[in-house]
Amino acid sequence: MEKTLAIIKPDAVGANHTGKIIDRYLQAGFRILGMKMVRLTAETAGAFYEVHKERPFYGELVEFMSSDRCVVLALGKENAVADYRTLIGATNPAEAAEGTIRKDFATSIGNNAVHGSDSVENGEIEVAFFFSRSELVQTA
Ligand code: 3AN
Repeated sequence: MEKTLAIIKPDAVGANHTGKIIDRYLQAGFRILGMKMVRLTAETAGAFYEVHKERPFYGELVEFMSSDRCVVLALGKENAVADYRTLIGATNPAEAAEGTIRKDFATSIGNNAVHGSDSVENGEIEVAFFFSRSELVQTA
């Protein structure tokens, strides 16, 4: 089953949107293969977003992601990566389509409520970043 990594970010967790966002995942047909609440250290957040290291917003992004708790989920579904990106909407909530998670819960391009993997390969890499095999539902 194709996997994608979802992170409900500190802004959405802090605003008590966790349950509503998880319900959107379930209603859209995603299976929860693993789930945990974590408070990331700056080191862990920095390693996760290593690809953005040279971008001007990297410091702000690492600070935000380590500022409070995140809920991290490994989600499985046929076409999981593309379907999840459609469900969450554009990175900038001002550009996100009606009915998407970012349109409904994000407040800015930085505080944009959720993360999603951007390719099938990164879905596997990012799930493995947060979950050991024993923490994931086995999907044959
Ligand atoms: P996405 O999360 O939609 O895949 P990316 O990979 O371009 O978007 O960016 C990763 C994260 O970096 C975003 N979720 C957002 O929190 C942050 N980010 C992206 N662009 C900006 C920006 N211009 N200013 C502040 N934060 C940004």
